[in-house]
Amino acid sequence: MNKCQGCGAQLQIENKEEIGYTTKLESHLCERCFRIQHYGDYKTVMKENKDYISILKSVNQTGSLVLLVVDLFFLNENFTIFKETLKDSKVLLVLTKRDLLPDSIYENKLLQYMDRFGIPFIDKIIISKKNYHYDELMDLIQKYQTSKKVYVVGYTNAGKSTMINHMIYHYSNLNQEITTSMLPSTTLNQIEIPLTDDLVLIDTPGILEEGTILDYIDEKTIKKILPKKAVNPITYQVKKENSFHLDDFLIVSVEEPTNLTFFFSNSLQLERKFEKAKIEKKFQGHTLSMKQNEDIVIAGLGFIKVSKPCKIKIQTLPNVKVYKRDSLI
Ligand SMILES: Nc1nc2c(ncn2[C@@H]2O[C@H](COP(=O)(O)OP(=O)(O)OP(=O)(O)O)[C@@H](O)[C@H]2O)c(=O)[nH]1
Ligand SMILES: [Mg+2]
Repeated sequence: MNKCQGCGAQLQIENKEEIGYTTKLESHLCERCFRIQHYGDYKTVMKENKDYISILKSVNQTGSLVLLVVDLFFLNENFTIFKETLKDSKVLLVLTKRDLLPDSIYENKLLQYMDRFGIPFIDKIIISKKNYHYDELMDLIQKYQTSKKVYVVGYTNAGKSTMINHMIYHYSNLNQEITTSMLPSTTLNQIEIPLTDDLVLIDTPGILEEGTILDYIDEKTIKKILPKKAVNPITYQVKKENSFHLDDFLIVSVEEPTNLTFFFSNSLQLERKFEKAKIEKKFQGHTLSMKQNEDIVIAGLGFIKVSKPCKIKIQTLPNVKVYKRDSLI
């Protein structure tokens, strides 16, 4: 039976509500992929991580080179799944979406930052879909591949399929496009791309992230909070009690002098108020004691760099993960 070239699902004509549905079994794309690719019209697919983890385990058994694709802006620091399932693999770290971070950042510092996650990466590279470092990435793949097959894994939305489409366009004669979208769970099964005589790339469905704000907001709002171009960091020197309101998603309260730099999509409105924030019933509160040069991460939304030690209160949607880390930038 044919698979959909866009998402990898097995094509079927029986059930409109199930993945892989098409009216003609000889189509290249399922109806969902056709609609995403032609109309930007997305249909949510509910999946569970257990299927995806078993794909990762089977990848580990092949002994092939694995590209672990990681979103630099929405860096999910939980690498445990990949550390455990890919323990016998050679893993090349590919950090994507460089274009969303300011030009002025130190890339070497970012690359070094990734060492803390305890995966012995065979190498690391930073790319972006703006054709940044793709030739270098192709050289690294050639240098480290152990067989024709090279697997591409990572969290959902990291940019795996976008990267492969770029490679299809620039390094092959194929006329195929994998479906990509700004919403989670776009790729649904493995997709083999015979890029050159010596290289077959295998796209895989992304692992779902827990605690991301994307799980609690609608599609229109998701489009608003995901940055489309480089985020302009906004810095404030706080001298006394202040609060900051980011659209309808986040309230930050500070009671002591500090410096804050906000990294969020430019489409979101940030308002400073010179007073204490009220407690919003619809939000969940978090209190964090910050050291010098730490970030507060609001999963799926963005992060705040804190340059001087202070106590900070965060209010955001319930069940969204809020945590601190050493400053990324
Ligand atoms: N700005 C920017 N956006 C990117 C880049 N790479 C991918 N994206 C965007 O990130 C979103 C997710 O990309 P996909 O390629 O569908 O992600 P994926 O990892 O294949 O996701 P799953 O199939 O769900 O696992 C899309 O909106 C892409 O346009 C990049 O380098 N820069
Ligand atoms: Mg994909």
